[in-house]
Amino acid sequence: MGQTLTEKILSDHLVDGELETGEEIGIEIDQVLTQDTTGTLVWLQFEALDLDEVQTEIAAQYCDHQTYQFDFKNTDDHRFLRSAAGTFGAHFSRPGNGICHNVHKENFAAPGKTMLGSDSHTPTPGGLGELAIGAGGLDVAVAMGGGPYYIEMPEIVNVRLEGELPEWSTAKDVALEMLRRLTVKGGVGKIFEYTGPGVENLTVPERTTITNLGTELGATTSIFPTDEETKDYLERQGRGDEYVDIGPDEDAEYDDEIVVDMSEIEPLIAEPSMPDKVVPVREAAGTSVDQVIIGSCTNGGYEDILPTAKMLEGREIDKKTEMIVAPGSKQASEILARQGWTAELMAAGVNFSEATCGACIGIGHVPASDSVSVRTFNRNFEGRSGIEDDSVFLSSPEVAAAAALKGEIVDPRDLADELGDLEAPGVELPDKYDGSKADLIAPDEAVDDGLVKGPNIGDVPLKDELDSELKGPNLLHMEDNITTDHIIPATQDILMYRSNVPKLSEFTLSRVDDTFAQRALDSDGGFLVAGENYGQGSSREHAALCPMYLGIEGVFAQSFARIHKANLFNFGLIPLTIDAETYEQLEQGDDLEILDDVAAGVRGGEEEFTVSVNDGEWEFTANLDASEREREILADGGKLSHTKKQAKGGDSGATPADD
Ligand code: MIC
Ligand code: SF4
Repeated sequence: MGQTLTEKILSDHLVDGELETGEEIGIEIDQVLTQDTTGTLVWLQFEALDLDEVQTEIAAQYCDHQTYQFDFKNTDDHRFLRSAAGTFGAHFSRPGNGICHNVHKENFAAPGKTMLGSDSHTPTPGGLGELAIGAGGLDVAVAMGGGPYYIEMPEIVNVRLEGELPEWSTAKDVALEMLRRLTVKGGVGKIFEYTGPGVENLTVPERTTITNLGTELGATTSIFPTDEETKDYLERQGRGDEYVDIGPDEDAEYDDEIVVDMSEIEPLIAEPSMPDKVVPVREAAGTSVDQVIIGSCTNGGYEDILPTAKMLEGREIDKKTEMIVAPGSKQASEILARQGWTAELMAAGVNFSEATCGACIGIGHVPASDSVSVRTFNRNFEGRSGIEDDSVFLSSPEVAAAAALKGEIVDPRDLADELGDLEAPGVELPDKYDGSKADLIAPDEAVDDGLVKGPNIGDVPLKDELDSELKGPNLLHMEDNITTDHIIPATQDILMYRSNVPKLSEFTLSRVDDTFAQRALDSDGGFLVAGENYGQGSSREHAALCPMYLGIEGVFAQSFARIHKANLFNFGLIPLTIDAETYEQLEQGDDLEILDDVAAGVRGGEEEFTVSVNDGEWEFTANLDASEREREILADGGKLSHTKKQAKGGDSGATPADD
């Protein structure tokens, strides 16, 4: 039987287990990526594991999320990251050089390689045939030290692309169509492999928009085969020698198939406040727009800004609307500037920003109260833009530029009819991506000779071994799709404490209930209860680490998002699933007690635990779905304690790199 592309890359990198759906596998990682808001913990844990040198082919540290450095704490983080990259052997990308996914795509992403990154949009280079997966920082630290990465073998879904995109429809609309059909939970436990005759009609930057947004489906990753387009892109980036011809066998068998006829895709838009609330743009037309932003790791490339510039050339944006262009990388800014497009954008009324994540997580360009913002980003979770009750729409650059011109949401096809001389810009790549590399510092160019830690950079707290008895109140009863932005928001006031866990913990779940952190501290232990897809969104391990610091013992949820569930194991919090009936019956404040010996049950492979509510008023069953490895990690109080314990105990092969 033939193999899928995913199976080919996984078999080349397999170090543990078999490629059977649902089985745990360990794979070797070739490249790792980390960024400024998850990176400090990555390196602090790398240090705590007594690792002294990066072992992967490429490790890259980007400074991209908080580049404005509002507070010395941000700048201290960047200085620490530069010193860590230099000390341990990673590439360092300066603040302002661009968003990790964009800069990595431009400089390092390569077909057939595996990558792990401490950011949920790590799958972006899947558009070049790299198998790239997002993970918590501790998993990334271990992979960087040469240890395998473990996942449950996902289902592999064939997304067969047919036809060609009509004028004004874009790769973003293909991704939004996937979200419309499958929802933000539709990809959990799955890898989407794109195949079919439509693939060759998409350039690499269009493919990476699709793989980037695959994260919003909850997918493990998304990947495209390579072809002339991939080769051409790598050549334009000056890396033609890294091209590898790679794709599925003709008789490859998939777990499922989805067909997307691109010729039927029309301009789409995600309404507030979930990326899967997708409707045709015409259904939202007429909504007055206060702010438009082009940028992010989804649509912040040269190939996204150029169409915008072409649409705005010789025109002015509507007087009541503000428009910001925040390029995904300095490479994109530099080429646009040299070609004169930056001046065209400025002349049209655009505010041209440095290359940063910024507004995507509410850092800068926070919308006015009671206003509408149309953004080319990938997430519009409530409050993420920096203001509660925000109204953020997600669209392609073409739809966003049309909204800026008209001052309201409008299908660009209708705007073209109205204006008479507005042409569909299409997609164009520069002849050569000839940006400077001045902001990328290679390991052999390191400028620091030791770790430099500012006063805000603390240690990573450790947890004790799992107790036999677990009991405490249901401290917070939450709904479906609670995101990591709810658990630990990423806005400026909070983001500067990413390296200071005690302080950061004060903000835990503040977006759901701002009394939570204090109530958790006052209670001697306790649990969280949630509906479906708990922990959706970001890879930030702080969303497990901070509840752990506050004394939370575990989470009961109807289902968990993949990365967050792994982070709960990594920090010693037991993730237990419950059915819908139990979820409905439970109430905030209920006293919960797991009746079985939890530590023994976890180590012994127990899958069901009986939980008593309010001293025996009623009981329910909660399930633990965990591999043997995850059980040991959980029982030892988390991955850091587990790995240290193994190293101390001298277990055979018990080096930090083993997990
Ligand atoms: C996000 O888009 O939510 C982030 C901010 O990039 C996060 C990482 C973080 O929380 O630092 C992600 O996607 O993992
Ligand atoms: Fe940055 Fe936004 Fe992309 Fe996250 S989703 S990496 S915050 S641009």
